[in-house]
Amino acid sequence: MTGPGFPLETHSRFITLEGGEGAGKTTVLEALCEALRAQGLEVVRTREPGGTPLAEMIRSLLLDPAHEPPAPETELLLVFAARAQHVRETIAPALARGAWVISDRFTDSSYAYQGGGRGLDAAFIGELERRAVGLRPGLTLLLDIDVGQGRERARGRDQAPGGGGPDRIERERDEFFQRVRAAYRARAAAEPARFRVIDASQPAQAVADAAVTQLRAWQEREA
Ligand code: Z5A
Repeated sequence: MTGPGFPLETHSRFITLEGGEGAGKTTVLEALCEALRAQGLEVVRTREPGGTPLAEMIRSLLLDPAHEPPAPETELLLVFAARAQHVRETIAPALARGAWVISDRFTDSSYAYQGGGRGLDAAFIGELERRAVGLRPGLTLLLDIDVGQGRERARGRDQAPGGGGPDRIERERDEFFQRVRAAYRARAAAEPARFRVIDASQPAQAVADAAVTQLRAWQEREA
């Protein structure tokens, strides 16, 4: 996967879903998986941080508000430690056997949260991406929503019975999430061939339909 010059490989059957808090990724993920499975295709649905037993343990460490807050660099290295494992154990083997892989978040989250949100250098993140990951999605759907509206939705979910309350990152201030959103939008503007930006303020069904339409257009383009 990585070699001299550490090239980044883009895979057209690898799709990622990105967005800020409460953007509605869960409903969209289900719709995308269903659309592909209806065509008789194998789909691996996965998420970050996570996607393997070890990476899920790293996720718990990352999101637990009980211990001292990690330094931004610690947070970045932990998300990449989880991602390096996730790519090797789950994503690359699935792509190699011909499956489609849909991931709830991937490296763009690190550029948005640790880069935009925490202010870490994008070149440092890029170096980790090339050396530890080596893989980029062919298509990335960015669910874009106003920070206040997204946080309101997430609060509703967290306060519902069994919601569990906000995790460590969800406890950040609005300004943090404004920087995350700006970083996402800047990445989408810089890479229009890979990103499709979806207005996530619409009702859930409309957001899911828009995502499935983009997926089908992508499949036709790649066929
Ligand atoms: N993170 C990071 O910092 N760096 C990295 O590299 C990576 C991740 C990979 C965990 O991610 C955290 O890890 C995340 C970024 C960080 N921290 N934050 N914040 P996560 O994806 O597991 O958690 P999340 O971002 O907090 O997801 P979320 O808030 O659950 O967003 P969502 O999945 O997009 O939302 P949802 O659960 O689908 O919907 C939220 C609620 O809104 C729910 O009650 C829905 O029923 C409702 N909803 C959804 N869509 C609609 C519409 N269209 N209208 C009305 N209501 C809706």
